[in-house]
Amino acid sequence: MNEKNINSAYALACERYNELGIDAKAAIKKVLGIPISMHCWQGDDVRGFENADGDLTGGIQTTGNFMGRARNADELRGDIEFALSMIPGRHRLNVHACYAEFNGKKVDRDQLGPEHFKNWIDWAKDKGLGMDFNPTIFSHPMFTEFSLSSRNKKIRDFWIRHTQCTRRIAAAIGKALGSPCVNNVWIPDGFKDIPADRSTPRKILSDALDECFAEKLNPKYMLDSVESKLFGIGAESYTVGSHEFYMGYAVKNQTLLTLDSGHYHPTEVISDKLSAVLPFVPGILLHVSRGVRWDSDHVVIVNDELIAIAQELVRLNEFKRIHIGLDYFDASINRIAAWTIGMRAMQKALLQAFLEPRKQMLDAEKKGDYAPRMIWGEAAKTLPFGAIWDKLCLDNDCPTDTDLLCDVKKYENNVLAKR
Ligand code: RNT
Ligand code: ZN
Repeated sequence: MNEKNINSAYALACERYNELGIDAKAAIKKVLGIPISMHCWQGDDVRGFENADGDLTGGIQTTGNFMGRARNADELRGDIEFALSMIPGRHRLNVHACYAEFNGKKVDRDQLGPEHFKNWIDWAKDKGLGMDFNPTIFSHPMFTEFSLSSRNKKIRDFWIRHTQCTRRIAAAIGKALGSPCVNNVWIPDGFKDIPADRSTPRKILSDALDECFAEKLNPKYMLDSVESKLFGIGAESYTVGSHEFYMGYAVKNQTLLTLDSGHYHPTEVISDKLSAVLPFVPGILLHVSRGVRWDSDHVVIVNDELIAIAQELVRLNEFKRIHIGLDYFDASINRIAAWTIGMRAMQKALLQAFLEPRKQMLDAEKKGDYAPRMIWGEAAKTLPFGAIWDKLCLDNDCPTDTDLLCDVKKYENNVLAKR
């Protein structure tokens, strides 16, 4: 896109926002100050590098066979670097334990240590990225249908040890990078069909989590979070770690709570949950995703719910306590585009939220006069937001939306097609 056109459209757009008392330049600055945790697992279809051909289990699934999946950590880091070059601002990388690098000496997941993530940490430091982390409690012979909630002590203890390892790794990451690393526990445990006993697995899980979290680690370096889910493929009737379970657990034990936007009933939205949950927990981790029918993990795009989430984030103004991360995996399209589209969509939604005629809407609401609130909400949708976004991209050496394709295709031909 022509630079001159971007600049003149921006100047006019600023004036238009200014008429409404909105500072567009300040909005750009605010968006650039918000790090988003990009999930490494979009780049290799959630496979990890422990085995060449590990099957993805745990009720999550990638579909599609687009060329050029990253086959090792170096390729994955290269792809991430390229994606980040098209995403304005400074961000974080969210890594799963199954992305360990063994340097010839493979250990099982209950023996992992920070040394297995040295390359990731050094690389993140070099790039100025923060990092977040996750135990990988799926795609492993010790994961049957149950893990931390298993009645089998041997299985349960294995996953407890694994989770304990990941907390220490997270603390080492946070210390090395100078920013707390959120360690997010998600387990797929559940029943395909109607259980005869819903409470025992939940009791077991609660006790197992207590064991996982028993070691006190410095919140300056790592933060614990727990993630609920409604159902998974093969666990349609009962999920041990349901929303109410983890909300209770997080409130009682003062851990963070992860809200994944794909993990609720189709008309249930996390935008409404942020202000309800935040007063009672030390923080929230967002897994911004996009549910489509049975799938909870489509690429994030700007839609009504994303905008509603961003509006709530801006209105709450608790960016230290609410950690924004993405979580989806689409193997049917260029994976680098998938990352870039999702990250930029989150930023666009935030920008739009910073540009809303907030004062006007609030004034109307306080007076109990709701038509003006609706009029301002509707007006916000046709304000020249795109001109502000284009300028944000231009000033940060990133392609505009219409130029994105050209960059993506070049990398596809030069790098991905050769894999
Ligand atoms: C699965 C959860 C979980 C995973 C990642 C890979 O439904 O959302 O967060 O997507 O841990
Ligand atoms: Zn998630």
